Amino acid sequence: MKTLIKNGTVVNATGTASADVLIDGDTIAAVLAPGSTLLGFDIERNVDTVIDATGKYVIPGGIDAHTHMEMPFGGTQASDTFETGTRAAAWGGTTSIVDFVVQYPEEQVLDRYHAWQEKAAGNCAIDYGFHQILSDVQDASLTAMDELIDEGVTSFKLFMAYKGVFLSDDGQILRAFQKGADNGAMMMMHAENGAIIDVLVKQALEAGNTSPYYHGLTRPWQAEEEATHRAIMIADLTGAPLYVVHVSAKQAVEQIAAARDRGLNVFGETCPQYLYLSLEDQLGAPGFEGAKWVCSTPLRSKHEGHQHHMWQSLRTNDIQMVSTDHCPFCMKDQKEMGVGDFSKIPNGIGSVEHRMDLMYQGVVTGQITLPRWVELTSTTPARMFGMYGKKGVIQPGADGDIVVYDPNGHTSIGLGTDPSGAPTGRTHHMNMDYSAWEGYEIDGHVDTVLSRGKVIVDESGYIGTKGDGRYIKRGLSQYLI
Ligand code: DUC
Ligand code: ZN
Ligand code: ZN
Ligand code: ZN
Repeated sequence: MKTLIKNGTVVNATGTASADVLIDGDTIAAVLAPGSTLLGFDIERNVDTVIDATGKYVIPGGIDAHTHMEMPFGGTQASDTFETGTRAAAWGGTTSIVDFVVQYPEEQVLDRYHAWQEKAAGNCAIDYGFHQILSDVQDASLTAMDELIDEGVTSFKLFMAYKGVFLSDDGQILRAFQKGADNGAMMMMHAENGAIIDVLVKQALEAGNTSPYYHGLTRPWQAEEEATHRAIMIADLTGAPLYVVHVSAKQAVEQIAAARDRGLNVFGETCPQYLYLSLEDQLGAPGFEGAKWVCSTPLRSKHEGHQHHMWQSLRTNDIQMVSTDHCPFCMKDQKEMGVGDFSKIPNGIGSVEHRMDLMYQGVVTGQITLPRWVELTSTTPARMFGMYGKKGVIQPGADGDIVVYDPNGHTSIGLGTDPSGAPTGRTHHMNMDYSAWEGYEIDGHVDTVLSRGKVIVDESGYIGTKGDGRYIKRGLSQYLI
């Protein structure tokens, strides 16, 4: 099967070029001047499919390096399965995810890894890899790290919050980081001071402050800044590389920027919700609606300028990439568990379908360049997590993971309404009964999506097959020397 994507503007992290892209089987065979022949052959006549990308961008497929499909969490389970979540990702121009294998205390790390392989196998629409969560780090967890690296799981997430669920103490973190410094793993951190948060939550509930808004107020930026600093110090002490997940506070960004200025291998990820949404959105929502935006780290106050600072940090490279932390829950029966007690609202927002569109708005509004859009959403994730060359770039030899993006198209997010204002049904494909992004109007549209050379989304919608996606056996981070 040969496909030619012609007359588009190819956008890589390194720049843009008018070019035709020839895909042979799974792989990009050539990137050519528009209308080129190959050794006298008319390419267009010798391929099976021609996609006309005139006036459109041809970009490497999005890589969302932070998702939680089917995650058992908060007394329930994230509502997207690997099947529904990866299909929604495909709709939105994401062609790879890196999902988190969850290990709770008392569970064996490798057992959990095998369980996640089973959950995903044969169900994914796009390629997938895994990070491993280590809870309550023990000797056996450290041994498992070496074995997992051989399996292509080269990054490990630890938590400074969620006591009894995920939390590791500083000594446990130190030991895991020592191991990471030794075996080349990327150490990932949920950086929030859980002890502070637990007391603030208890005090809020005792004072009768039970609405969703208090989720954010009881997870203040000071708890994020302090934990980010502490994680950086442990990384510095051990020599381990550190990747701070879901950074939302500008003060945490400043900690990461300062560490990078000192020459440390410290990296930061943010998510669309921290660029667009705020604590004030949650406060303004009627009744229990604020639960839609309960996630951790929480949304931050607009008055404090976190969102503005975060966009700036994407431009200046103080923050290196954007993932979603896709952790979807329905309102009905899931978020609703927290009516009368915000601490029982399952933490998470679903955005895997919208990340490419939402980040493209940064190009539209002049906050990031076109190549930076690709870098933040595809190229850096590929390099950070050991996939670059096959993923994250349009070049010969790379996988044919490609999105044709129409800058003149339009995408409406959320629940559509008829002229009377009544909902007409979902306009997203995630398994959620609401959208955190309802009402967002996007300049731009995902036209066509190819996964390893196969068209899985076109203007008629999703046309792939369950099980198209394959496991990505990742290497070590390509940011480390
Ligand atoms: N934060 C969330 O919002 N959900 C899953 C876990 C996390 O750290
Ligand atoms: Zn987290
Ligand atoms: Zn997460
Ligand atoms: Zn469409």
